[in-house]
Amino acid sequence: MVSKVSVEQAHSILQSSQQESEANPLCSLELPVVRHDWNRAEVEALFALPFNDLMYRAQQTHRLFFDPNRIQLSTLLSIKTGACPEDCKYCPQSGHYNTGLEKEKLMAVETVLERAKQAKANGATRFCMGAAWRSPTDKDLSHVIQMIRSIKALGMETCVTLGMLSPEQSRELAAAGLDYYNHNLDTSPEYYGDIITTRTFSDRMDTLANVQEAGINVCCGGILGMGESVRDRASMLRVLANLPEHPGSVPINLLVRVKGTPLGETEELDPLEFIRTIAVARILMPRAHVRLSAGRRQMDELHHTLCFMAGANSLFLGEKLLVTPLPDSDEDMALFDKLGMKREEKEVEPLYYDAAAG
Ligand code: SAM
Ligand code: DTB
Ligand code: SF4
Repeated sequence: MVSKVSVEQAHSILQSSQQESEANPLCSLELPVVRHDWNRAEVEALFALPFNDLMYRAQQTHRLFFDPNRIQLSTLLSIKTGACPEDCKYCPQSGHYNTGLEKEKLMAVETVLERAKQAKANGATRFCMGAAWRSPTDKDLSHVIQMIRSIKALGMETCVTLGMLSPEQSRELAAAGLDYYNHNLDTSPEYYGDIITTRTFSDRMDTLANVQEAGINVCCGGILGMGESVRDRASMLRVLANLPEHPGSVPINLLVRVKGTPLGETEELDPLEFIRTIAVARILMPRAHVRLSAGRRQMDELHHTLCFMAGANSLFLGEKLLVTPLPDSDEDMALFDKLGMKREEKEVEPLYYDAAAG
């Protein structure tokens, strides 16, 4: 059993929510597709479905909006590394723990541009930049804005993750043409205080609102394998799915257990629990790119394959995430070939109209 909901209860909860949605004249589709009103019981019921039923439902949803044989490839660069004032228990970049990481100041714009050019040559369509900040100063932000403008000029999409943002900072990034802002919830509101004490879950929600109000697409997900319960995973995904607009990308990270961090010795997560969570994310946020992010070095070919079958359709490719290594790109490419998967060239237009998004 994966949660307290029995298989029979799960089927019955989901059947009644489907009947309700069929009775809704706004929803002309057979399945309740893009929704923003998931209740706790429904999301927990998805987690409690038999594995094959969950995978089937995730695949049905995936095929409504995406070509299941396409994968979006992104590249990540740490533009400012280590010495972060926050105490996130999972993070090798927190200044609170000794992980042996070498700190680095904010990179020069030209260096970042060179790295973006290399990433483009390797097939990445999106270039993501991360900084170990609680929130950027205005001076930091103006440097990042120069980076964004020059990478956009290469014809690439840009994404940055810089910590908390004010409404004004969000508007400045929007004016620079930023495509995505990554700001993860990381875990459920209930478990948040066990993982981070230097900011709150609602600080996170405030930044997400600032970014969405500025008109920037949100990239927002979390980390699995930090000792959270199935209920926590359901709760985190429910918060994401009930945002006024679903995130365009949902990174699902598997904890990289880094020595020196408080979570460095955490027990390994059962891969099936990870795959279930991918499938539920796909069902709850049908139009989002669900991205395999941290932890891919711990996943073998079959683990990756089941993630793709569950609806994951994006990943980070390259040597490193921010500071920890990724699998060898040649191995990633060889797996795509074996599976007949091709890279997604550009964002696909959804096939169906989302009544809530308009
Ligand atoms: N400082 C900014 C912030 O926290 O929003 C941006 C950078 S932070 C490193 C970006 C994300 O990386 C975190 O929200 C977390 O989801 C992920 N991350 C960091 N360390 C990780 C680890 N050891 N395993 C998995 N994911 C991790
Ligand atoms: C996300 O959700 N995962 C990426 C990206 N967004 C910024 C970062 C993962 C970091 C993993 C540990 C590290 O290398 O620092
Ligand atoms: Fe800092 Fe971000 Fe790491 Fe937290 S996750 S310690 S905010 S870099």
